[in-house]
Amino acid sequence: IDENTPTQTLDSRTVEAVGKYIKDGRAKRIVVMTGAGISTSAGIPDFRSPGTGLYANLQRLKLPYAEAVFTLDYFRNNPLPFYILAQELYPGQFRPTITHAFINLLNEKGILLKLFTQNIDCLEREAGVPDDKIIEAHGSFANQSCIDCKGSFPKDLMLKAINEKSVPHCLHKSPSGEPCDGLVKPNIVFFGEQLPGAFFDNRDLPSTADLIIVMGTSLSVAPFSQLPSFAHDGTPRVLINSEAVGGLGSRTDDVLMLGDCDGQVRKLAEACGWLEELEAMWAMT
Ligand code: CNA
Repeated sequence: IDENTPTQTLDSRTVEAVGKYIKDGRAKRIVVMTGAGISTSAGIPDFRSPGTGLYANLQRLKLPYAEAVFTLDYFRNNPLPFYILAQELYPGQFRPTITHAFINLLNEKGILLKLFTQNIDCLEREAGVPDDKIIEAHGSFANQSCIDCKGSFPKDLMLKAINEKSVPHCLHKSPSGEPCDGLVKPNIVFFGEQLPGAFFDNRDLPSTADLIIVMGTSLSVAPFSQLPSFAHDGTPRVLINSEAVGGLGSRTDDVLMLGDCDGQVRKLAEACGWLEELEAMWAMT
């Protein structure tokens, strides 16, 4: 769309107009969609940023191709690279960013309908966003199970394995008493695996939202990448990312805020009149 195309909902395609829309109380059901880019400033590399992303730095794991580390077939034969990475990414070592705190602020204001995250670092939860507001579309490290019998595996033994960069094996027995001994993996979604049921149960929510905020994702993994398209035409969609992605910008009320997440989130908070409150909330996180 060119700059002369009239908007349907916002006064203009600017951050100021989004701030006004929120301040006027017209955003009461906000759906936020996040990816690895909101956590890079916390010190967790994303997948695809050139030079710094995990995919650019996986030579040391000697993978045949970068995505192999999150692929079930490869994991079955060679699970160690995953466990080396898992130790580096495991939750508890990183502090939420001001972008994570902003999602929590939306919730405290009572206007966060749902957060869909692709991240497995649990930083949104650590920033205070309650469990029932979060859809972990690609799973998390919260639980783990056997890739063969699907049986669960104790958390303490998983932590031990992660710390030792060793590979845990299933403790369950078959009905005939044979040990299963299958490989155990955290319930994060690998390529080719089904997303959690909660994702499918909630994926129509963007169509009931009055504002969509997409942050820090290349929107290159389906079906997550389809979520913004479920919003109604005329529902404002804000993209906060270092690059334009996923066709955002193609609708009358799309607002592109290109740049680093934390800086752009501060601008959005400022436009809402919340910057001091946000900084104070983040300082307590
Ligand atoms: P991605 O494909 O690596 O894309 C990240 C996007 O964020 C890119 O468009 C970057 O340009 C952009 N970006 C990076 N840093 C910033 C920044 N500071 N400010 C603004 N934009 C930035 O990652 P996606 O999340 O889109 O891909 C989906 C995968 C990545 C999911 O399955 C995740 O599980 C997986 N992942 C998660 C984590 C984590 O939990 N923190 C880390 C690495 C990968």
